[in-house]
Amino acid sequence: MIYVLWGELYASVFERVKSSIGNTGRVLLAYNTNIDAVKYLGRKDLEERVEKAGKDEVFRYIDSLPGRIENVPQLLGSILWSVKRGKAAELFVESCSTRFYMKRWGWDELRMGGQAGIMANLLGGAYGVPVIVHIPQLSNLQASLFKGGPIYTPKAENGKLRFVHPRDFAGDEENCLHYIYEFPRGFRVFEVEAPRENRFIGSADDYNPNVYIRAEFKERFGEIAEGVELAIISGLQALTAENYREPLEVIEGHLETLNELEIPVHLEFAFTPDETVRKALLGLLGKFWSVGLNEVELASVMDVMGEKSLAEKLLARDPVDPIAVTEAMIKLAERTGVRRIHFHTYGYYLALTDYRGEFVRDALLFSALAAAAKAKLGDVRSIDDVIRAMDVPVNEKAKPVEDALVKEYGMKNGIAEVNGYQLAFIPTKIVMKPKSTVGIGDTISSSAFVGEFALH
Ligand code: 8BR
Ligand code: 8BR
Ligand code: GLC
Repeated sequence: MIYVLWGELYASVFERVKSSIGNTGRVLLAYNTNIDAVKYLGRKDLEERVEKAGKDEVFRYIDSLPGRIENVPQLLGSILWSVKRGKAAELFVESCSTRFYMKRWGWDELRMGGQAGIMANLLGGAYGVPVIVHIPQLSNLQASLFKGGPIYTPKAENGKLRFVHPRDFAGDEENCLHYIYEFPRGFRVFEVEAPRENRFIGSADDYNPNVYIRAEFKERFGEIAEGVELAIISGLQALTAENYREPLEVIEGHLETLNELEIPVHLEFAFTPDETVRKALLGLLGKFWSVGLNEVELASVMDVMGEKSLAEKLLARDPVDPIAVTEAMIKLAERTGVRRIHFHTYGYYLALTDYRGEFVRDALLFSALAAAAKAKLGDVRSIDDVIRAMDVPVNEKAKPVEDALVKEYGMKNGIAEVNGYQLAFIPTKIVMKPKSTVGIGDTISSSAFVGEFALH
């Protein structure tokens, strides 16, 4: 059997991406941008709050999340749901008194939030790739979280569209605050212990969860799209059966414009709890070039495609069975016609494409390096930060995954031919004590998508 020297492949990719990424044109990023107020949970503080809110009332929610948050026991119970499983969850916070409770509870740091906002700071602020970003509400605080660099947002003035840095937008709009409650692996509250690090998010935000789209984007999308070469769409995950129709109609129009201009569009598919919305997204997928998802998200898509046993297989093992993942990706590609599927999980990534070349695999390597840098440093400030993750070891648990792919598909150097598609595989680099977990997925997907076009 042939084993690849992953270390060498990792070492060679960085300089190539660094020297070529400047040649990619403008990237459009829409739609979700918000402010993340990050609170690192403390045991004593949380236990006292649970006691005060009523332990029995709070523990009612530890095994089943409410649909949205309407009071403080639901907030605390949802946090415990995440801690108990070491899983992420995000819920809309409806009640004003709970929003006020979260505000008084406070935060340790304010950060850029939302996939579009995070990718704008990474691609524009750190990599120097010009981006145009949709920001539903531009408050002074929101503007201050943007890094310097070629980051633009459209502003309509006297009937003309100008592209300005968000800090020069001079908007005085609302704050869209998402409260991120982070905990480390082994974090304890009462008898509950976190099996791994993760976070619970409470969104005190009336714009992003409904995919509010600014007038500039609704009325003048043609002008905005004309100047771009790539697009990444995100933020559709919180829509519900009640409110999804209107925004998805606008978005479908945007996709049609982008398709006419032959601009490849990537969908960042975050966890979408509502089945009706998931089905609607599946129906739109043929209008995208590319989609990015993790194992939970892929399983949830298989579920609405009627592939129940495949969905179960995807969640049965750790690390996830790569043969089941490949089967699921092929089903998804054949059903929708999407040209590229980027699957990421803790430990390895796969990309299924209807085109061929080592650049697909190499872009995955670059994105894994960027993810490790983000986990290690907390923030990627410049492209040179990415190389600082070279010393993070390649994940050894991915070895059996690679062996299975070699055996099943005759994979060589991380590349195989499966059912008329190219399958690319890489083992990732895992940081033992990550600074924070929010935004790693966004770093992976945007670095791989843009990296691929830079390398090609
Ligand atoms: P990771 O933690 O491995 O990234 O997986 C994504 C997770 O999305 C799922 O396991 C699930 O816990 C979570 N999730 C999110 Br995000 N929002 C959720 C919600 N409203 N209800 C249930 N699960 C949710
Ligand atoms: P999602 O939240 O969309 O699942 O994206 C998170 C991804 O970040 C995971 O799929 C995993 O590949 C990566 N990741 C996580 Br979580 N922790 C990491 C760590 N400590 N080092 C490197 N990558 C990590
Ligand atoms: C979701 C959350 C946002 C967070 C982002 C990170 O969009 O709403 O608060 O910053 O995920 O990926």
